[in-house]
Amino acid sequence: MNRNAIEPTLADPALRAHFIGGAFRAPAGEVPLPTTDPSNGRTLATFVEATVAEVDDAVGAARRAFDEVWSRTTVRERHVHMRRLAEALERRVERLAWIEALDVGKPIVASRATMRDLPYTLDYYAGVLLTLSGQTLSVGEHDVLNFTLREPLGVCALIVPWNYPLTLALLKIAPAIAAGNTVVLKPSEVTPLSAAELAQAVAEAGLPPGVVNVVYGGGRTGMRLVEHPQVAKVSFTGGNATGRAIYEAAARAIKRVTLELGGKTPLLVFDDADLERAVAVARTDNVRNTGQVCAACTRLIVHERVADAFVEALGSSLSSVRIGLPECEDTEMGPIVSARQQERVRSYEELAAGEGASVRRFADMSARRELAGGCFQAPVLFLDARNDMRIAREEIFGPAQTVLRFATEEEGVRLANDSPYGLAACVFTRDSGRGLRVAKALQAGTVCVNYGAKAVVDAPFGGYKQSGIGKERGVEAMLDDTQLKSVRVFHG
Ligand code: TXE
Repeated sequence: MNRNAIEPTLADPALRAHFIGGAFRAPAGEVPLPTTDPSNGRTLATFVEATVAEVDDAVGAARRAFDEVWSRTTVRERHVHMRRLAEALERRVERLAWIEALDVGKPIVASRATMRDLPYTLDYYAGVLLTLSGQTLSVGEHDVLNFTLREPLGVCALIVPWNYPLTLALLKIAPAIAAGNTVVLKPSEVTPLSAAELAQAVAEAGLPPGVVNVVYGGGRTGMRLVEHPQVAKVSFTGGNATGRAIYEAAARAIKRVTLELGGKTPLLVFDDADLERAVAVARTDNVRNTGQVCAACTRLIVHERVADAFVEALGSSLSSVRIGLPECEDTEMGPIVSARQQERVRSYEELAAGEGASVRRFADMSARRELAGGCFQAPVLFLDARNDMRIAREEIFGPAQTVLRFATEEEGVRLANDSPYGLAACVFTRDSGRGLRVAKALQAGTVCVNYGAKAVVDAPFGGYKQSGIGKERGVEAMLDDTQLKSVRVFHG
């Protein structure tokens, strides 16, 4: 497969059909949603915003599937269905890798690695669901048996962003359907193509109609799902402003939410740290997915004794980053996902200078004619910064990191925790006592010691403070998609 083979297939009108109740439906709406290739600005396909009736139908189909089929399945039946979906995805790994390379701008090698991981998300929850169980409780009364049941919620609306479109969609779909819920997925309007391919896989895998539905649209469609009276839960990953709007709307109807929002992850580097490893983590987080990763270390908080050496080593490492077209096998860093997001990243570079930080850019792309039409952005470090600057407090979501210095352990921890966010935190030290002490002191949902903040399917992931509510990944994600019933039986 290559760009030329895949690109023409993406414009096929069949691909932009909404997937409702197991059927592909040509869109009835009128608002076009073109999705572009950020490496050259070309339109790949034009989707259409779902109408109110289509959103209604999708939720209705999900509710019927829940009532009539899915909530009555045994765990074993759901296990088999999920395995089949994993296999249908496995058959599509290469095509999906190309789809996200073109739609998101991911380097093809990285995109392949991401797609190869996807079936495991389904396998993991196909396994975890076999453990779904309640408890028997001693309630202090004779002749009474009390037990608990874990029950599904109903229809879950899943709203995902553009940085890892299919990964994040599956991290929501898999635990939700494992627990016995049915879902309506709305991918980002910026990157809808892999969700369209997922709908094909769902149909091929033979999941009962209506268990997984996919509709396309932007914020308005997302909000229609959130406010739909038959939607029991909303699971959202994205920016904080949108997360707040969703939380407010969900609160009006007392709906469950899982919110996976932004981050400003600190990388706390002590003077006894393995600097080479710490620099490698910092480099990866600047470059991986062009810095568009919620858990990426974007505040590099380095002990003053090693700060100069750290910055020099990181700078020389960033100078060697291979920026290029997503289809080239040796590209390490592709474009930013969209012109809008690139504008946002650039605005922070201007802001940094205005705030008094110095901006160091690590690539000059002016002579690279093949990159001229795309949203390519050089890695950047903001030096001479303070933690009260906006570049240190706000999520930028691009290849940009802010460097801060500290003198004592107490000061380092204080700086790391002085943030509205608490998604993840990393600490590098050779002193294992200090590693544990600091891990406990850091206010973040995931803390990594001498290791980068990479989320895995098998461990819970979710933010403290304004980074979100609830957990994704791990057993906890599935439990968050259930409600607990207590049953008390008198048998005297
Ligand atoms: O995301 P939005 P945007 C952060 C990152 C980025 C910023 C803005 O800092 O710069 O958010 O990105 C849907 N009701 N993250 O504006 O708006 C939308 O259609 C319901 C962090 O592109 O959050 C899309 O499907 N839904 C992040 C999804 O929300 C609404 C990943 C995400 O879009 C809606 C991405 C509404 N009112 C961006 N408005 C992470 N945590 O990983 C929009 N949407």
